[in-house]
Amino acid sequence: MDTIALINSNDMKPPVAPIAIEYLAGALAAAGFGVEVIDCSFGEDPATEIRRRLAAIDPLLVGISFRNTDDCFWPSGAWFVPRLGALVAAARAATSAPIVAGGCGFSIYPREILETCGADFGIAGDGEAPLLELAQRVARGEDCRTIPGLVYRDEAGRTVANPPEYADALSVSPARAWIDNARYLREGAMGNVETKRGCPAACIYCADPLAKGVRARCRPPGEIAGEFEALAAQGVDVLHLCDAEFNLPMPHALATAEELARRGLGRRVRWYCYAAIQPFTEQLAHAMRAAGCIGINFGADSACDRMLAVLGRAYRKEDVAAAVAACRAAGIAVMLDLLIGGPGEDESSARESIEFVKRAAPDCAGAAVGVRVYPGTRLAAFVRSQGPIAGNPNLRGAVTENENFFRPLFYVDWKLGPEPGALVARLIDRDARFFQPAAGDPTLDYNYNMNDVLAAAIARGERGAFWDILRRLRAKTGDAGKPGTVTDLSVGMGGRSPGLG
Ligand code: B12
Repeated sequence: MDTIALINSNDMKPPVAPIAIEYLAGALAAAGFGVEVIDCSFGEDPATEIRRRLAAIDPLLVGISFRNTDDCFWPSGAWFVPRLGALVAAARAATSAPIVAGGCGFSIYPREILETCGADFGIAGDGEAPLLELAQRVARGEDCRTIPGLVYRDEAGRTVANPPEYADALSVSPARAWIDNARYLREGAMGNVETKRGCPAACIYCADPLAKGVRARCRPPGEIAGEFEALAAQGVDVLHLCDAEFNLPMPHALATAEELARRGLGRRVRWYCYAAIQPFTEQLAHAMRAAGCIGINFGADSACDRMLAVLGRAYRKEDVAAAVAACRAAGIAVMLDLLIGGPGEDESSARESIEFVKRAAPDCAGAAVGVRVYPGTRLAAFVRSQGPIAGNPNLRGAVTENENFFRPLFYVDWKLGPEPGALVARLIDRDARFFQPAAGDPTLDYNYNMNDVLAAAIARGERGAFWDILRRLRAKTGDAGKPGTVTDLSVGMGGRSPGLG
């Protein structure tokens, strides 16, 4: 039996379970391939681990998963592409098997990353079907160049990127048998499940359409519930969904929630998700709560109608307040995420957003400054229309020799002044419900990249979404704002209540 080695290259702490590896391994194993997973999340020295394991496996093909190109957090702007190159080199030193890269981050920059990291192939978009096809063709010694989503170099050395193909229906392996999910719960506070891919929203800055396509492709609710059960059987009963927005489309969200509740999973598993401000109703909130949802992070972006329109959001600020109220009515903890600095943002729109969010009274709120500019988005086209990036007063981060926006580049409208972070901190005015823009202090901001405060809290037994853990930590140290929703993590955990100490 031929074996495919799958490498998780993500070593950020706290660790996030490499769900992609599970789904890819499921597809390969179902077709008769052996699968060996090399998880760089936990080892001390990933390159050594990769060399040691690959030498023992002697694989047909090596797949390396690249989730984040950078931390998308200004001013940190940590960039992970060079590290991927080092890991590919380690794999190359240990095996002559072809190496293929893929992943969410990879799919945003397929050509650039293939050209930089030294892999033989890349696959952009969904990985299950094309990776299987690649493995089969490599095994048979066939030409691979027609595989949808494949990125490769032609005879002349030019990089060619085939467009990805997305089937209407989405079905992936719910087995969850290839990674140590229980360890991810212990060290990363949660497990994960994906219910759909693709996003039809028209936000001007978002990379999701590039990596996942623009049509929502939904898994059957029964398959999703089966995956919840598989994780619960491993003791993993606190989850985060991996959908860009759980409630798009709304009928699928309702059907999924109803199926989870029908199987009694609402009493056995607690989960969090991202959701869109609209469509969101009290009925959906109640159905989600009955299905075990205890926390929602809404990517609200703004609570100034002018900025919402600029960012391509179809709702208005009153809808933001309504979404918070619906969560409150259902007993779901709620976070609102603001994205400050888009085209036209000024002190008055930032103040309007922050003041409105204070009045809407979520349990906590994020106030990130700087909108990451991704190629292929409307924001990127707008930036290009402003001329060369060097000298553009609206750009921060990698502003030289970065015309393809590969290294982390952020839009921060010049009207926010020279110290936009300090301005936003002033507007927040010590309201402890807010996470500050990159403050350098992980108890104040919410960059989850190498966040020692979070990792230590999880080691002490905290569980749940990272924002929920951080807000609970603040409540414990008496630093919280108004009393908010209590996330009850006790059910299904043998009566222990790790989240609430
Ligand atoms: C849910 C989520 C979170 C949750 C995760 C919760 C959890 N327990 O899983 C939380 C809130 C913790 C989170 C944190 C962060 N996230 Co996040 N997250 C997401 C989200 C919405 C889903 C990711 C996911 O798991 N998808 C499901 C899996 C199955 O999809 P996938 O990984 O893409 O894999 C498929 C393909 O890519 C491919 N594939 C994957 N690997 C491989 C390998 C091979 C060989 C092949 C062939 C194919 C292949 O096949 C897979 C199956 O089809 C994405 C956006 C999105 N819609 O995907 C952002 C996203 C991945 N996150 C992002 C970022 C920046 C972060 C943070 C760095 C933010 C921060 N500074 O704190 C942290 C990093 C945390 C970490 N340790 O890695 C960015 C990355 C952008 C970039 N430039 O790379 C994204 C794309 C959001 C965005 N648009 O900005 N995130």
